[in-house]
Amino acid sequence: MRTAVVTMICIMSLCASAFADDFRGIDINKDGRIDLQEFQGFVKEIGPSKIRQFDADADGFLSEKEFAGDGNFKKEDANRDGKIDPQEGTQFLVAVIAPTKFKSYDMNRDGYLDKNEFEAGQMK
Ligand SMILES: [Ca+2]
Ligand SMILES: [Ca+2]
Ligand SMILES: [Ca+2]
Repeated sequence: MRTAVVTMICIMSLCASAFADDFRGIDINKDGRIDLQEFQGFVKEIGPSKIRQFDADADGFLSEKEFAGDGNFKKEDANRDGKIDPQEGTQFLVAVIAPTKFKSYDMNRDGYLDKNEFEAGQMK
């Protein structure tokens, strides 16, 4: 499990850097900070394009091999058809990866990301 999570986190930070200017877009309620729910909304939005990056043979699904081939694959494969579709992958990103990432961004542990924390997080 650890391998896949780390892989996904790496890929997410690479891509998320393109969204560094998007702080305001993520801050839905415009209070100047991003809470976990807003962050998960953001991850949900970019999820499908993340999944496509793993999809080496571009068939629209992730095989176990494309997914780094570790034990987490079965958990993510909700309908157990042996492949991960973008919806399953995105669910995993939102439920598992997003909270982990959010915590690592939230330097002062107040449960919100301010703009500095968000931008610093992109650099990690
Ligand atoms: Ca907010
Ligand atoms: Ca599946
Ligand atoms: Ca914070």
